[in-house]
Amino acid sequence: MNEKQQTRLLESSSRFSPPPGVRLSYGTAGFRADASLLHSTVFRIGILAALRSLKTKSVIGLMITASHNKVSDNGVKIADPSGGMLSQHWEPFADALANAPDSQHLLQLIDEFVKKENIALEGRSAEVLLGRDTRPSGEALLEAAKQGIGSITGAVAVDMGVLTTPQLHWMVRARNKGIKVTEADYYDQLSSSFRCLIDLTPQGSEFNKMNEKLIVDGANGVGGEKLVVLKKILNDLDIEIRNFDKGGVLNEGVGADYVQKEKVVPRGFGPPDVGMRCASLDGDADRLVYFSVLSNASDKIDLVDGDKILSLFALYIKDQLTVLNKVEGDKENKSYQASLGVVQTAYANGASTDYLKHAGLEVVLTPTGVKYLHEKAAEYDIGIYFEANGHGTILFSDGFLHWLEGRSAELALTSKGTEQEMATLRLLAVSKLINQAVGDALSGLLLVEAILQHMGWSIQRWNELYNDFPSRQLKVKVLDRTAVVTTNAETVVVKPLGIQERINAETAKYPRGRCFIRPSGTEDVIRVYAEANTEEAADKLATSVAQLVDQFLGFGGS
Ligand code: G16
Repeated sequence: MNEKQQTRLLESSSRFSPPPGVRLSYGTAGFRADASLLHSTVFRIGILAALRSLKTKSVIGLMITASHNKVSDNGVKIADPSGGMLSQHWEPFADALANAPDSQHLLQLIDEFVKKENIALEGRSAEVLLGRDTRPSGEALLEAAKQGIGSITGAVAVDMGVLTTPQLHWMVRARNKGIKVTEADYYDQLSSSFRCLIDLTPQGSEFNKMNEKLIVDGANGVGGEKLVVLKKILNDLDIEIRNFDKGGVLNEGVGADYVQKEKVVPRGFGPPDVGMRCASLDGDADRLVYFSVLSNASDKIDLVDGDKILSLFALYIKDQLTVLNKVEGDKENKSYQASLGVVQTAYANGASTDYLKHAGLEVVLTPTGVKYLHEKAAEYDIGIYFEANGHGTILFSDGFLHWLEGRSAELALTSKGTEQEMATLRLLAVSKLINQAVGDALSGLLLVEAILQHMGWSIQRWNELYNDFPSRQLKVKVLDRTAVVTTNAETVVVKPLGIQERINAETAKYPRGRCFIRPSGTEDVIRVYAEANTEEAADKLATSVAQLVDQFLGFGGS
Protein backbone atom coordinates (compact mmCIF):
# COMPACT_ATOMS: atom_id res chain seq x y z
CA MET A 1 0.00 0.00 0.00
CA ASN A 2 1.49 3.34 -0.96
CA GLU A 3 1.94 6.22 1.45
CA LYS A 4 -0.88 8.30 -0.03
CA GLN A 5 -3.33 5.43 0.44
CA GLN A 6 -2.13 4.86 4.00
CA THR A 7 -2.63 8.52 4.92
CA ARG A 8 -6.07 8.49 3.35
CA LEU A 9 -7.12 5.42 5.36
CA LEU A 10 -5.69 6.71 8.63
CA GLU A 11 -7.33 10.09 8.19
CA SER A 12 -10.80 8.72 7.41
CA SER A 13 -10.77 5.91 9.97
CA SER A 14 -9.87 8.33 12.76
CA ARG A 15 -13.42 9.72 12.34
CA PHE A 16 -14.94 6.28 13.11
CA SER A 17 -13.71 4.90 16.43
CA PRO A 18 -15.19 1.55 17.46
CA PRO A 19 -17.38 1.53 20.59
CA PRO A 20 -15.25 0.36 23.55
CA GLY A 21 -15.84 -3.15 24.89
CA VAL A 22 -18.10 -4.29 22.04
CA ARG A 23 -17.22 -7.40 20.01
CA LEU A 24 -19.13 -7.96 16.82
CA SER A 25 -19.13 -10.90 14.46
CA TYR A 26 -20.25 -11.43 10.85
CA GLY A 27 -23.15 -13.72 11.79
CA THR A 28 -25.94 -15.49 9.93
CA ALA A 29 -26.55 -12.43 7.76
CA GLY A 30 -23.75 -9.93 8.31
CA PHE A 31 -23.28 -7.67 11.33
CA ARG A 32 -26.31 -6.80 13.42
CA ALA A 33 -26.52 -4.80 16.63
CA ASP A 34 -28.09 -1.73 18.15
CA ALA A 35 -27.70 0.90 15.42
CA SER A 36 -25.78 3.26 17.73
CA LEU A 37 -22.91 0.73 17.90
CA LEU A 38 -22.47 0.26 14.18
CA HIS A 39 -20.92 3.40 12.66
CA SER A 40 -17.31 2.23 12.72
CA THR A 41 -18.33 -1.28 11.63
CA VAL A 42 -20.23 0.00 8.61
CA PHE A 43 -17.37 2.33 7.69
CA ARG A 44 -14.96 -0.60 7.84
CA ILE A 45 -17.26 -2.88 5.84
CA GLY A 46 -17.30 -0.12 3.23
CA ILE A 47 -13.53 -0.61 2.98
CA LEU A 48 -14.01 -4.37 2.73
CA ALA A 49 -16.59 -3.95 -0.04
CA ALA A 50 -14.19 -1.80 -2.06
CA LEU A 51 -11.39 -4.37 -1.61
CA ARG A 52 -13.76 -7.19 -2.58
CA SER A 53 -14.66 -5.30 -5.74
CA LEU A 54 -10.96 -4.84 -6.56
CA LYS A 55 -10.22 -8.49 -5.87
CA THR A 56 -13.10 -9.88 -7.94
CA LYS A 57 -12.95 -7.14 -10.60
CA SER A 58 -16.74 -6.99 -10.26
CA VAL A 59 -19.49 -4.86 -8.82
CA ILE A 60 -20.19 -5.56 -5.13
CA GLY A 61 -23.28 -4.70 -3.04
CA LEU A 62 -23.50 -3.29 0.47
CA MET A 63 -26.88 -3.35 2.19
CA ILE A 64 -27.77 -1.52 5.39
CA THR A 65 -30.53 -3.55 7.05
CA ALA A 66 -31.36 -5.59 10.11
CA SER A 67 -34.25 -7.34 8.35
CA HIS A 68 -36.50 -8.97 10.99
CA ASN A 69 -34.78 -7.34 14.01
CA LYS A 70 -36.41 -4.59 16.06
CA VAL A 71 -36.35 -1.06 14.66
CA SER A 72 -33.57 0.22 16.96
CA ASP A 73 -31.18 -2.40 15.53
CA ASN A 74 -29.46 -2.12 12.21
CA GLY A 75 -26.90 -4.09 10.26
CA VAL A 76 -24.69 -4.37 7.23
CA LYS A 77 -24.05 -7.16 4.78
CA ILE A 78 -22.20 -7.66 1.54
CA ALA A 79 -23.53 -9.04 -1.74
CA ASP A 80 -20.87 -10.87 -3.75
CA PRO A 81 -20.59 -10.61 -7.58
CA SER A 82 -23.11 -13.46 -8.07
CA GLY A 83 -25.62 -11.49 -5.97
CA GLY A 84 -25.25 -14.09 -3.20
CA MET A 85 -23.77 -13.66 0.26
CA LEU A 86 -20.15 -12.66 0.90
CA SER A 87 -17.76 -15.58 0.35
CA GLN A 88 -17.35 -17.28 3.74
CA HIS A 89 -13.62 -17.21 3.13
CA TRP A 90 -13.70 -13.41 3.73
CA GLU A 91 -15.82 -13.49 6.90
CA PRO A 92 -12.83 -13.77 9.30
CA PHE A 93 -11.40 -10.62 7.66
CA ALA A 94 -14.73 -8.86 8.20
CA ASP A 95 -14.64 -9.89 11.88
CA ALA A 96 -11.06 -8.72 12.28
CA LEU A 97 -11.79 -5.36 10.62
CA ALA A 98 -14.86 -4.72 12.77
CA ASN A 99 -12.97 -5.46 15.97
CA ALA A 100 -9.64 -3.70 15.27
CA PRO A 101 -9.14 -1.44 18.32
CA ASP A 102 -7.81 1.63 16.50
CA SER A 103 -6.78 3.11 13.14
CA GLN A 104 -3.21 1.81 13.29
CA HIS A 105 -4.32 -1.79 13.86
CA LEU A 106 -6.90 -1.36 11.11
CA LEU A 107 -4.27 -0.17 8.67
CA GLN A 108 -1.98 -3.07 9.52
CA LEU A 109 -4.80 -5.59 9.05
CA ILE A 110 -5.72 -4.15 5.67
CA ASP A 111 -2.10 -4.09 4.57
CA GLU A 112 -1.57 -7.77 5.53
CA PHE A 113 -4.83 -8.87 3.93
CA VAL A 114 -4.19 -7.00 0.69
CA LYS A 115 -0.81 -8.75 0.44
CA LYS A 116 -2.21 -12.17 1.34
CA GLU A 117 -5.05 -11.92 -1.18
CA ASN A 118 -2.82 -10.31 -3.77
CA ILE A 119 -5.14 -7.36 -4.31
CA ALA A 120 -3.79 -4.73 -6.71
CA LEU A 121 -4.65 -1.36 -5.21
CA GLU A 122 -3.12 0.95 -7.75
CA GLY A 123 -4.52 1.97 -11.10
CA ARG A 124 -7.72 -0.04 -10.62
CA SER A 125 -11.31 1.00 -10.13
CA ALA A 126 -13.89 -0.54 -7.81
CA GLU A 127 -17.65 -0.12 -7.67
CA VAL A 128 -20.01 -0.75 -4.79
CA LEU A 129 -23.81 -0.49 -5.05
CA LEU A 130 -25.41 0.71 -1.80
CA GLY A 131 -28.92 0.13 -0.53
CA ARG A 132 -30.76 0.63 2.75
CA ASP A 133 -34.14 -0.26 4.19
CA THR A 134 -36.49 2.21 5.92
CA ARG A 135 -34.86 2.18 9.38
CA PRO A 136 -34.34 5.72 10.72
CA SER A 137 -30.66 4.96 11.42
CA GLY A 138 -30.07 3.91 7.80
CA GLU A 139 -29.14 7.25 6.34
CA ALA A 140 -26.27 8.00 8.75
CA LEU A 141 -24.94 4.45 8.42
CA LEU A 142 -25.05 4.73 4.64
CA GLU A 143 -22.91 7.84 4.91
CA ALA A 144 -20.38 5.86 6.99
CA ALA A 145 -20.32 3.17 4.30
CA LYS A 146 -19.70 5.79 1.60
CA GLN A 147 -16.75 7.16 3.56
CA GLY A 148 -15.31 3.68 4.00
CA ILE A 149 -15.57 2.98 0.27
CA GLY A 150 -14.18 6.42 -0.55
CA SER A 151 -11.09 5.79 1.55
CA ILE A 152 -9.85 3.26 -1.03
CA THR A 153 -8.36 5.02 -4.06
CA GLY A 154 -10.35 4.42 -7.24
CA ALA A 155 -13.43 3.03 -5.44
CA VAL A 156 -16.84 4.48 -6.26
CA ALA A 157 -20.02 4.16 -4.17
CA VAL A 158 -23.31 4.23 -6.08
CA ASP A 159 -26.30 4.96 -3.84
CA MET A 160 -29.30 2.98 -5.17
CA GLY A 161 -31.60 4.46 -2.51
CA VAL A 162 -34.16 2.77 -0.27
CA LEU A 163 -34.54 -0.83 -1.48
CA THR A 164 -35.54 -4.25 -0.28
CA THR A 165 -32.48 -6.41 0.43
CA PRO A 166 -33.30 -8.77 -2.47
CA GLN A 167 -33.56 -5.83 -4.89
CA LEU A 168 -29.98 -4.86 -4.13
CA HIS A 169 -28.77 -8.47 -4.49
CA TRP A 170 -30.69 -8.72 -7.79
CA MET A 171 -29.04 -5.52 -9.06
CA VAL A 172 -25.54 -6.74 -8.21
CA ARG A 173 -26.16 -10.04 -10.00
CA ALA A 174 -27.64 -8.29 -13.03
CA ARG A 175 -24.83 -5.73 -13.23
CA ASN A 176 -22.22 -8.47 -13.26
CA LYS A 177 -24.09 -10.23 -16.06
CA GLY A 178 -23.98 -7.00 -18.04
CA ILE A 179 -27.73 -6.28 -17.65
CA LYS A 180 -29.25 -2.86 -16.84
CA VAL A 181 -29.99 -2.38 -13.16
CA THR A 182 -32.39 0.40 -12.36
CA GLU A 183 -35.23 -0.36 -10.01
CA ALA A 184 -37.56 -0.13 -13.02
CA ASP A 185 -35.66 -3.02 -14.67
CA TYR A 186 -36.33 -5.17 -11.60
CA TYR A 187 -40.08 -4.45 -11.80
CA ASP A 188 -40.05 -5.03 -15.57
CA GLN A 189 -38.47 -8.46 -15.23
CA LEU A 190 -40.79 -9.55 -12.41
CA SER A 191 -43.98 -8.27 -14.02
CA SER A 192 -43.27 -9.57 -17.53
CA SER A 193 -42.31 -13.07 -16.35
CA PHE A 194 -45.34 -13.15 -14.02
CA ARG A 195 -47.66 -12.20 -16.92
CA CYS A 196 -46.02 -14.86 -19.04
CA LEU A 197 -46.72 -17.53 -16.38
CA ILE A 198 -50.33 -16.40 -15.99
CA ASP A 199 -50.80 -16.59 -19.78
CA LEU A 200 -49.57 -20.20 -19.59
CA THR A 201 -52.18 -21.16 -16.96
CA PRO A 202 -54.07 -24.22 -18.22
CA GLN A 203 -57.62 -23.53 -19.43
CA GLY A 204 -60.18 -23.96 -16.69
CA SER A 205 -57.83 -23.76 -13.70
CA GLU A 206 -58.16 -20.03 -13.03
CA PHE A 207 -59.11 -18.87 -9.56
CA ASN A 208 -62.77 -18.76 -8.74
CA LYS A 209 -64.01 -15.34 -7.58
CA MET A 210 -63.72 -16.24 -3.87
CA ASN A 211 -60.00 -16.80 -4.17
CA GLU A 212 -59.10 -13.76 -6.16
CA LYS A 213 -58.00 -11.27 -3.53
CA LEU A 214 -54.73 -11.45 -1.61
CA ILE A 215 -54.16 -9.34 1.53
CA VAL A 216 -50.53 -8.53 2.36
CA ASP A 217 -48.93 -7.40 5.64
CA GLY A 218 -45.98 -5.13 4.74
CA ALA A 219 -44.31 -5.34 8.22
CA ASN A 220 -44.31 -1.50 8.28
CA GLY A 221 -41.20 -1.74 6.14
CA VAL A 222 -39.85 -1.25 2.66
CA GLY A 223 -41.58 -4.30 1.13
CA GLY A 224 -45.09 -2.83 1.33
CA GLU A 225 -44.00 0.34 -0.51
CA LYS A 226 -42.37 -1.67 -3.28
CA LEU A 227 -45.36 -3.97 -3.63
CA VAL A 228 -47.51 -0.89 -4.25
CA VAL A 229 -45.31 -0.17 -7.29
CA LEU A 230 -45.68 -3.74 -8.56
CA LYS A 231 -49.44 -3.63 -8.02
CA LYS A 232 -49.66 -0.52 -10.20
CA ILE A 233 -47.78 -2.27 -12.99
CA LEU A 234 -49.78 -5.49 -12.64
CA ASN A 235 -53.11 -3.71 -12.39
CA ASP A 236 -55.06 -6.91 -12.99
CA LEU A 237 -53.65 -8.43 -9.77
CA ASP A 238 -56.09 -8.11 -6.85
CA ILE A 239 -53.87 -7.26 -3.86
CA GLU A 240 -54.65 -5.19 -0.79
CA ILE A 241 -51.52 -4.02 1.00
CA ARG A 242 -51.63 -3.20 4.72
CA ASN A 243 -49.09 -2.12 7.36
CA PHE A 244 -46.84 0.05 5.25
CA ASP A 245 -47.97 3.66 5.26
CA LYS A 246 -49.68 4.48 8.55
CA GLY A 247 -46.61 5.20 10.67
CA GLY A 248 -46.64 1.79 12.41
CA VAL A 249 -43.38 0.52 13.92
CA LEU A 250 -41.23 -1.77 11.75
CA ASN A 251 -41.64 -5.47 12.67
CA GLU A 252 -43.60 -4.65 15.85
CA GLY A 253 -46.57 -7.01 16.07
CA VAL A 254 -46.37 -7.36 12.29
CA GLY A 255 -44.23 -9.05 9.65
CA ALA A 256 -43.24 -12.56 8.63
CA ASP A 257 -41.03 -13.27 11.65
CA TYR A 258 -43.79 -12.34 14.10
CA VAL A 259 -46.49 -14.25 12.22
CA GLN A 260 -44.36 -17.37 11.78
CA LYS A 261 -43.03 -17.51 15.35
CA GLU A 262 -46.17 -16.46 17.24
CA LYS A 263 -48.70 -18.02 14.84
CA VAL A 264 -51.18 -15.18 15.42
CA VAL A 265 -52.68 -12.51 13.15
CA PRO A 266 -50.51 -9.43 12.63
CA ARG A 267 -51.84 -5.98 13.55
CA GLY A 268 -54.36 -4.67 11.09
CA PHE A 269 -55.87 -8.09 10.34
CA GLY A 270 -58.90 -9.62 11.98
CA PRO A 271 -62.35 -11.22 11.80
CA PRO A 272 -63.54 -9.69 8.51
CA ASP A 273 -60.64 -11.48 6.83
CA VAL A 274 -61.55 -14.98 8.06
CA GLY A 275 -60.64 -17.57 5.40
CA MET A 276 -59.00 -15.04 3.05
CA ARG A 277 -55.57 -15.67 1.51
CA CYS A 278 -53.09 -13.45 3.40
CA ALA A 279 -49.32 -13.03 3.19
CA SER A 280 -46.72 -11.39 5.39
CA LEU A 281 -43.34 -9.90 4.40
CA ASP A 282 -40.50 -9.16 6.83
CA GLY A 283 -38.77 -5.82 7.44
CA ASP A 284 -36.58 -5.87 4.32
CA ALA A 285 -38.81 -8.19 2.26
CA ASP A 286 -36.50 -11.17 2.00
CA ARG A 287 -38.96 -13.47 3.77
CA LEU A 288 -42.50 -14.47 2.91
CA VAL A 289 -45.12 -16.52 4.72
CA TYR A 290 -48.81 -17.00 3.97
CA PHE A 291 -51.63 -17.46 6.45
CA SER A 292 -55.40 -17.42 6.84
CA VAL A 293 -57.35 -16.06 9.80
CA LEU A 294 -59.11 -19.01 11.42
CA SER A 295 -62.13 -17.53 13.18
CA ASN A 296 -63.61 -14.31 14.50
CA ALA A 297 -63.28 -15.57 18.06
CA SER A 298 -59.48 -15.75 18.39
CA ASP A 299 -56.28 -14.38 16.89
CA LYS A 300 -55.10 -17.86 15.79
CA ILE A 301 -54.07 -18.40 12.19
CA ASP A 302 -53.45 -21.27 9.85
CA LEU A 303 -49.80 -20.68 8.98
CA VAL A 304 -48.49 -21.56 5.53
CA ASP A 305 -44.76 -21.24 6.14
CA GLY A 306 -41.58 -21.46 4.08
CA ASP A 307 -41.75 -25.28 4.13
CA LYS A 308 -45.13 -25.19 2.39
CA ILE A 309 -43.96 -22.57 -0.12
CA LEU A 310 -41.04 -24.91 -0.83
CA SER A 311 -43.44 -27.85 -1.25
CA LEU A 312 -45.64 -25.87 -3.65
CA PHE A 313 -42.65 -24.80 -5.75
CA ALA A 314 -41.14 -28.31 -5.74
CA LEU A 315 -44.41 -29.91 -6.80
CA TYR A 316 -44.88 -27.47 -9.66
CA ILE A 317 -41.31 -27.76 -10.94
CA LYS A 318 -41.40 -31.54 -10.70
CA ASP A 319 -44.67 -31.62 -12.69
CA GLN A 320 -43.17 -29.45 -15.42
CA LEU A 321 -40.06 -31.64 -15.61
CA THR A 322 -42.24 -34.76 -15.88
CA VAL A 323 -44.14 -33.26 -18.82
CA LEU A 324 -40.91 -32.17 -20.41
CA ASN A 325 -39.36 -35.61 -20.15
CA LYS A 326 -42.40 -37.55 -21.39
CA VAL A 327 -41.52 -39.67 -24.41
CA GLU A 328 -44.39 -40.27 -26.81
CA GLY A 329 -44.56 -43.32 -29.08
CA ASP A 330 -41.23 -44.14 -30.68
CA LYS A 331 -40.07 -40.52 -30.71
CA GLU A 332 -36.46 -39.93 -29.83
CA ASN A 333 -35.99 -39.08 -26.15
CA LYS A 334 -34.60 -35.56 -26.09
CA SER A 335 -34.95 -35.15 -22.35
CA TYR A 336 -32.29 -33.74 -20.09
CA GLN A 337 -32.10 -35.60 -16.82
CA ALA A 338 -32.02 -32.46 -14.73
CA SER A 339 -31.04 -33.00 -11.12
CA LEU A 340 -33.64 -31.54 -8.76
CA GLY A 341 -32.83 -31.08 -5.08
CA VAL A 342 -34.51 -29.39 -2.14
CA VAL A 343 -32.62 -27.88 0.78
CA GLN A 344 -34.00 -27.29 4.27
CA THR A 345 -32.67 -26.68 7.79
CA ALA A 346 -33.41 -28.37 11.12
CA TYR A 347 -36.27 -25.87 11.58
CA ALA A 348 -38.17 -27.53 8.72
CA ASN A 349 -41.30 -29.11 10.11
CA GLY A 350 -40.82 -32.90 10.18
CA ALA A 351 -44.08 -33.34 8.26
CA SER A 352 -42.73 -31.25 5.38
CA THR A 353 -39.58 -33.33 5.08
CA ASP A 354 -41.66 -36.55 5.14
CA TYR A 355 -43.96 -35.10 2.47
CA LEU A 356 -41.13 -34.05 0.16
CA LYS A 357 -39.38 -37.40 0.48
CA HIS A 358 -42.62 -39.26 -0.23
CA ALA A 359 -43.01 -37.14 -3.36
CA GLY A 360 -39.72 -38.64 -4.51
CA LEU A 361 -37.61 -35.53 -3.97
CA GLU A 362 -34.04 -35.47 -2.76
CA VAL A 363 -33.92 -33.51 0.53
CA VAL A 364 -30.75 -32.23 2.22
CA LEU A 365 -30.28 -30.31 5.47
CA THR A 366 -27.78 -27.51 6.12
CA PRO A 367 -27.20 -25.20 9.09
CA THR A 368 -29.39 -22.09 9.37
CA GLY A 369 -28.43 -19.20 7.13
CA VAL A 370 -29.11 -18.53 3.52
CA LYS A 371 -25.39 -18.66 2.78
CA TYR A 372 -25.38 -22.41 3.56
CA LEU A 373 -28.66 -23.29 1.86
CA HIS A 374 -27.84 -21.31 -1.27
CA GLU A 375 -24.45 -22.97 -1.64
CA LYS A 376 -26.02 -26.45 -1.37
CA ALA A 377 -28.88 -25.65 -3.77
CA ALA A 378 -26.37 -24.46 -6.38
CA GLU A 379 -25.10 -28.06 -6.67
CA TYR A 380 -28.26 -29.09 -8.61
CA ASP A 381 -29.61 -28.21 -12.07
CA ILE A 382 -32.63 -26.97 -10.17
CA GLY A 383 -32.08 -26.40 -6.47
CA ILE A 384 -34.96 -25.17 -4.33
CA TYR A 385 -34.20 -23.97 -0.82
CA PHE A 386 -36.36 -22.57 1.92
CA GLU A 387 -36.11 -21.96 5.61
CA ALA A 388 -39.35 -22.44 7.56
CA ASN A 389 -39.19 -18.70 8.33
CA GLY A 390 -39.95 -17.95 4.67
CA HIS A 391 -36.52 -17.22 3.29
CA GLY A 392 -35.79 -19.10 0.08
CA THR A 393 -35.60 -19.23 -3.67
CA ILE A 394 -35.01 -21.49 -6.69
CA LEU A 395 -31.66 -21.75 -8.49
CA PHE A 396 -31.23 -22.92 -12.09
CA SER A 397 -27.86 -24.03 -13.43
CA ASP A 398 -26.56 -22.24 -16.53
CA GLY A 399 -26.21 -25.59 -18.30
CA PHE A 400 -29.85 -26.52 -17.74
CA LEU A 401 -31.12 -23.06 -18.76
CA HIS A 402 -29.05 -23.19 -21.91
CA TRP A 403 -30.52 -26.60 -22.82
CA LEU A 404 -34.04 -25.40 -21.93
CA GLU A 405 -33.79 -22.37 -24.20
CA GLY A 406 -32.65 -24.55 -27.10
CA ARG A 407 -35.35 -27.15 -26.47
CA SER A 408 -38.01 -24.45 -26.22
CA ALA A 409 -36.97 -22.94 -29.56
CA GLU A 410 -36.99 -26.40 -31.15
CA LEU A 411 -40.46 -27.24 -29.80
CA ALA A 412 -41.76 -23.86 -30.98
CA LEU A 413 -40.89 -24.98 -34.52
CA THR A 414 -41.96 -28.62 -34.35
CA SER A 415 -44.65 -28.90 -31.66
CA LYS A 416 -46.00 -25.42 -30.93
CA GLY A 417 -48.75 -25.26 -28.32
CA THR A 418 -48.06 -28.75 -26.93
CA GLU A 419 -47.81 -29.36 -23.19
CA GLN A 420 -44.08 -29.99 -23.65
CA GLU A 421 -43.52 -26.60 -25.22
CA MET A 422 -45.61 -24.97 -22.48
CA ALA A 423 -43.50 -26.72 -19.82
CA THR A 424 -40.30 -25.25 -21.30
CA LEU A 425 -41.88 -21.79 -21.39
CA ARG A 426 -43.13 -22.09 -17.82
CA LEU A 427 -39.73 -23.15 -16.48
CA LEU A 428 -38.03 -20.32 -18.36
CA ALA A 429 -40.53 -17.83 -16.96
CA VAL A 430 -39.97 -19.16 -13.41
CA SER A 431 -36.22 -18.71 -13.84
CA LYS A 432 -36.81 -15.03 -14.65
CA LEU A 433 -39.52 -14.37 -12.09
CA ILE A 434 -37.71 -15.90 -9.14
CA ASN A 435 -34.81 -13.88 -7.74
CA GLN A 436 -31.89 -16.26 -8.18
CA ALA A 437 -29.55 -14.04 -6.19
CA VAL A 438 -31.33 -14.52 -2.86
CA GLY A 439 -34.76 -15.19 -1.30
CA ASP A 440 -37.12 -12.39 -2.29
CA ALA A 441 -40.60 -11.99 -0.79
CA LEU A 442 -41.93 -10.00 -3.76
CA SER A 443 -40.80 -12.37 -6.49
CA GLY A 444 -41.71 -15.36 -4.28
CA LEU A 445 -45.19 -13.94 -3.75
CA LEU A 446 -45.78 -13.54 -7.49
CA LEU A 447 -44.61 -17.10 -8.10
CA VAL A 448 -46.92 -18.47 -5.37
CA GLU A 449 -49.82 -16.53 -6.89
CA ALA A 450 -49.06 -17.81 -10.40
CA ILE A 451 -48.78 -21.44 -9.21
CA LEU A 452 -51.99 -21.26 -7.16
CA GLN A 453 -53.77 -19.94 -10.26
CA HIS A 454 -52.21 -22.73 -12.35
CA MET A 455 -53.44 -25.35 -9.86
CA GLY A 456 -56.74 -23.55 -9.25
CA TRP A 457 -56.03 -23.90 -5.51
CA SER A 458 -57.33 -21.92 -2.55
CA ILE A 459 -54.97 -21.31 0.39
CA GLN A 460 -56.87 -24.03 2.27
CA ARG A 461 -56.26 -26.57 -0.50
CA TRP A 462 -52.58 -25.64 -0.54
CA ASN A 463 -52.35 -25.96 3.23
CA GLU A 464 -53.79 -29.48 3.01
CA LEU A 465 -50.67 -30.78 1.23
CA TYR A 466 -49.71 -32.13 4.67
CA ASN A 467 -50.45 -31.33 8.31
CA ASP A 468 -47.62 -29.69 10.23
CA PHE A 469 -46.50 -31.43 13.39
CA PRO A 470 -47.16 -29.10 16.35
CA SER A 471 -44.06 -27.00 17.05
CA ARG A 472 -42.89 -24.16 19.29
CA GLN A 473 -39.94 -21.76 19.08
CA LEU A 474 -38.57 -19.81 22.03
CA LYS A 475 -35.55 -17.60 22.61
CA VAL A 476 -33.48 -17.42 25.77
CA LYS A 477 -31.20 -14.57 26.77
CA VAL A 478 -27.89 -15.90 28.08
CA LEU A 479 -24.57 -14.51 29.30
CA ASP A 480 -22.61 -15.63 26.26
CA ARG A 481 -24.37 -17.25 23.31
CA THR A 482 -21.04 -18.29 21.74
CA ALA A 483 -20.76 -20.85 24.57
CA VAL A 484 -23.15 -23.04 22.54
CA VAL A 485 -21.43 -24.98 19.77
CA THR A 486 -23.40 -27.36 17.55
CA THR A 487 -22.82 -30.00 14.89
CA ASN A 488 -24.86 -32.11 12.38
CA ALA A 489 -26.69 -29.17 10.79
CA GLU A 490 -27.23 -27.73 14.28
CA THR A 491 -29.17 -30.74 15.57
CA VAL A 492 -26.58 -31.74 18.21
CA VAL A 493 -24.91 -29.56 20.86
CA VAL A 494 -21.25 -30.35 21.52
CA LYS A 495 -20.73 -27.52 24.01
CA PRO A 496 -21.49 -26.97 26.85
CA LEU A 497 -20.83 -30.57 27.83
CA GLY A 498 -23.77 -32.48 29.22
CA ILE A 499 -26.59 -30.31 27.88
CA GLN A 500 -27.32 -32.52 24.84
CA GLU A 501 -27.92 -35.55 27.10
CA ARG A 502 -30.38 -33.50 29.16
CA ILE A 503 -32.15 -32.31 25.96
CA ASN A 504 -32.35 -35.94 24.77
CA ALA A 505 -33.86 -37.04 28.09
CA GLU A 506 -36.51 -34.28 27.91
CA THR A 507 -37.31 -35.02 24.27
CA ALA A 508 -37.75 -38.74 24.97
CA LYS A 509 -40.69 -37.91 27.26
CA TYR A 510 -42.85 -36.81 24.32
CA PRO A 511 -44.27 -38.91 21.49
CA ARG A 512 -42.84 -37.64 18.16
CA GLY A 513 -40.58 -35.34 20.20
CA ARG A 514 -37.78 -33.47 18.41
CA CYS A 515 -35.85 -30.59 19.87
CA PHE A 516 -32.65 -28.61 19.28
CA ILE A 517 -30.98 -25.42 20.44
CA ARG A 518 -28.58 -23.08 18.60
CA PRO A 519 -27.09 -19.64 19.06
CA SER A 520 -28.79 -17.02 16.89
CA GLY A 521 -26.55 -15.26 14.41
CA THR A 522 -28.73 -12.15 14.25
CA GLU A 523 -29.90 -11.60 17.84
CA ASP A 524 -28.17 -11.97 21.18
CA VAL A 525 -30.12 -15.11 22.18
CA ILE A 526 -30.15 -18.90 22.12
CA ARG A 527 -33.01 -20.27 20.01
CA VAL A 528 -35.01 -23.34 21.06
CA TYR A 529 -37.08 -25.39 18.60
CA ALA A 530 -39.39 -28.20 19.71
CA GLU A 531 -41.78 -30.47 17.87
CA ALA A 532 -44.16 -33.06 19.37
CA ASN A 533 -47.48 -34.80 18.77
CA THR A 534 -49.66 -32.07 20.37
CA GLU A 535 -49.41 -28.27 20.74
CA GLU A 536 -49.34 -28.69 24.49
CA ALA A 537 -46.49 -31.19 24.34
CA ALA A 538 -44.45 -29.02 21.93
CA ASP A 539 -44.94 -26.02 24.25
CA LYS A 540 -43.93 -28.05 27.31
CA LEU A 541 -40.87 -29.51 25.61
CA ALA A 542 -39.72 -26.07 24.39
CA THR A 543 -40.28 -24.54 27.84
CA SER A 544 -38.39 -27.26 29.69
CA VAL A 545 -35.44 -27.10 27.27
CA ALA A 546 -35.43 -23.29 27.55
CA GLN A 547 -35.14 -23.77 31.31
CA LEU A 548 -32.22 -26.12 30.76
CA VAL A 549 -30.50 -23.48 28.61
CA ASP A 550 -31.05 -20.97 31.38
CA GLN A 551 -29.62 -23.38 33.97
CA PHE A 552 -26.49 -24.06 31.92
CA LEU A 553 -25.89 -20.60 30.46
CA GLY A 554 -28.32 -18.09 31.90
CA PHE A 555 -27.80 -15.19 34.21
CA GLY A 556 -28.81 -17.22 37.24
CA GLY A 557 -27.13 -20.36 35.84
CA SER A 558 -24.52 -22.70 37.23
C1 G16 B 1 -31.44 -14.01 8.55
C2 G16 B 1 -30.86 -15.05 7.64
C3 G16 B 1 -31.70 -16.30 7.66
C4 G16 B 1 -31.86 -16.79 9.10
C5 G16 B 1 -32.37 -15.67 9.99
C6 G16 B 1 -32.39 -16.03 11.46
O1 G16 B 1 -32.73 -13.66 8.10
O2 G16 B 1 -30.82 -14.53 6.33
O3 G16 B 1 -31.05 -17.28 6.89
O4 G16 B 1 -32.76 -17.85 9.15
O5 G16 B 1 -31.55 -14.53 9.86
O6 G16 B 1 -31.08 -16.33 11.85
P1 G16 B 1 -30.69 -16.61 13.34
O7 G16 B 1 -31.63 -17.69 13.82
O8 G16 B 1 -29.27 -17.06 13.26
O9 G16 B 1 -30.90 -15.36 14.13
P2 G16 B 1 -33.18 -12.14 8.03
O10 G16 B 1 -34.52 -12.20 7.37
O11 G16 B 1 -33.24 -11.63 9.44
O12 G16 B 1 -32.12 -11.49 7.21
